[in-house]
Amino acid sequence: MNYSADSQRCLERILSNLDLGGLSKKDASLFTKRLRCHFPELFQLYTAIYGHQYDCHWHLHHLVEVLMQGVQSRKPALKKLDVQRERDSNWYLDENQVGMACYVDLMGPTLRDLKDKIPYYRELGITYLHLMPLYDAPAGDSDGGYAVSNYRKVNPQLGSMTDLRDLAVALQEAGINLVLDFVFNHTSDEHPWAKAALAGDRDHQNFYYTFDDRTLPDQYEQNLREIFPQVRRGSFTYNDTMQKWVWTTFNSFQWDLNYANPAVFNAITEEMLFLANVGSAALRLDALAFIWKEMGTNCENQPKAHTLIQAFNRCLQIVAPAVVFKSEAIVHPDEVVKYIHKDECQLSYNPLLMALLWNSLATRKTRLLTRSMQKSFTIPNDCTWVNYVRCHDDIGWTFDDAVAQDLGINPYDHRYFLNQFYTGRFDGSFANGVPFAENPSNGDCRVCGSLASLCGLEAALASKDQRAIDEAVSRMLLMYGITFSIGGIPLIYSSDELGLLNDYSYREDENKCHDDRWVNRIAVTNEHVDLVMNDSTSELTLQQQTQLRVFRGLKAMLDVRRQHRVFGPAATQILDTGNVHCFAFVRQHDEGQHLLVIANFSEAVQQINGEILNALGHQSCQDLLSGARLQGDEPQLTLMPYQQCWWQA
Ligand code: OTU
Repeated sequence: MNYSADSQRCLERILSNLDLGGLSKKDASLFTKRLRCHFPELFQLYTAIYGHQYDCHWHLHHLVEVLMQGVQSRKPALKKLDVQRERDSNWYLDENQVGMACYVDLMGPTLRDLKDKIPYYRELGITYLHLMPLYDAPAGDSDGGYAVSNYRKVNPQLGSMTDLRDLAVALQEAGINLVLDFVFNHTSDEHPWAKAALAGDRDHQNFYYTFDDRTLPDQYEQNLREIFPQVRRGSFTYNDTMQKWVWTTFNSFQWDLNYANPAVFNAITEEMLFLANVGSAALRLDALAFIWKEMGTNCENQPKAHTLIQAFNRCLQIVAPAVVFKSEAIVHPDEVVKYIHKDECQLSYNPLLMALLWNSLATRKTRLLTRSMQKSFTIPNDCTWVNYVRCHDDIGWTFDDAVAQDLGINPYDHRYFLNQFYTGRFDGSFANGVPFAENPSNGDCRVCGSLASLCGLEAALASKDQRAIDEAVSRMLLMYGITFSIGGIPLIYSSDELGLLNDYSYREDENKCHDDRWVNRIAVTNEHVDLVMNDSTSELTLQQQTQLRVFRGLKAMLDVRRQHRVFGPAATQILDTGNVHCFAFVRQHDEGQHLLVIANFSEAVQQINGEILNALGHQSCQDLLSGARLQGDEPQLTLMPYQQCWWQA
């Protein structure tokens, strides 16, 4: 098929029937200009999915109207940002970018209160604030807000849409980008679309995957992974009202949207544009791996999931080019990278680095980390990783089995070990984690817990053992230090910056007790903020002293990071250190700066052959963290327990 001629004809037809009267002259010309630029791609993507349906062009026409309305409701300040970011489209690569993810209620507790926290964010140099889902959601269990009942309404407990818009403006003025969740794989069963389906509306039943009997669900289930086997088995839920089975990958109250239906694509695009127009700089594409279902497959990472996301990306390019996508694909490393492309997701979580940092901490060995990063760290230059250590979810051990096997590691046994280690069942473990989503059928398991508790601080504080406390703090700083120095946007999970311990209170809450991820969803109170923002005269508890140490330790590294361009866009090469306990990489900036990071993942002193300094290509260098200097001719380098060095030349 000749797409360009067809798309051309199609666009001319749509334009000749489109009433641009609602747009200003300037907007109308901008809109048509962008449409002409991106429509050929959009047409190709859209027809690849819906072209076989008789009413495809009718839906496509409607989509263009949706886009036009998106432009119409975009505020002038955001349009200005569009122009700015079109010029500086790689802003997210800068060395000053630092992210934080937090729950409004755990830090606010309302959106208005969050405004007062801006100085706290600035203290750490935060430039990117991801607010966990804050939309209207079912009372009681709403999967931490990931069951959305209305994308255009803020959960009343947190505030209003006006508060959110105000916050977005205030953040922007403080140089902080607002990042919002785009939960588009599913809605809650209380979303108006679901309610219409429940009332018997056929069109809206087609917004979801509904089945009269178990025939198809049984066939699909032969290949599906169970995500939350601790609360419900299988991926379908029987609905009494409709007398149908509904596809529910996650919880029973989260209904998967049916993207085989173009009306769903169009409707969700409207919601996406609404969120873009609230003033978000990036949208986190929740559970994007699951959006396309194909019989006979595991219905994750399907080629058409990519087609859909690229189509959404085109829509954003037309209406709100300042907004970028962040991929949340917590899947096999080879699949994670497939979402990363300027035309798909410019940003992506890096679950492999996350999981393998934890692996190295448990095993005190870095071979799997080194090999895996050598294989999977490189992504397109105009995209970037979002590197994290902890988040609101569990830790899944998503490394590549083949890489592990190559190193003589049995992947199944090793995952079992990691789960045992981090849930404290392994003799000698320092961690206080909680098992999550144990699957009785295959023994699969993941781990929950806060950074501090998993790094041994909980046990250390309980025993008041100063050496154990020091080690736990060093582990935390080491983990974050790698994410601060390896390039990409480091994303701090709020409460980690203070080294807060597991919060077990969820076990007393009937809406939370069945979901152990709540153990690592921890409030940052005003007292915490005061502790680090004001010099206290009163005596500090041991716990407070540690909080202050962690905060200051992280802040010191971030302060260094902002001052050197080599932490921004630079080529990263993962090195073999010749010492199984040490991890190293070198970064080279275009302007000639070099950075060699070496990290010791064990509690023993380690030596590395001094030849590693050759990677810097210079004679002398300085450790940006300790200030130490080297001439470059040292036969051996010595690293103290859990020490990291940021050698710059
Ligand atoms: C996401 O995670 C969110 O981060 C979770 O908090 C939600 O519960 C979930 O979606 C549903 O909205 O399975 O264990 O990439 O790992 O998308 C977490 C695949 C999850 C999944 C990921 C999902």
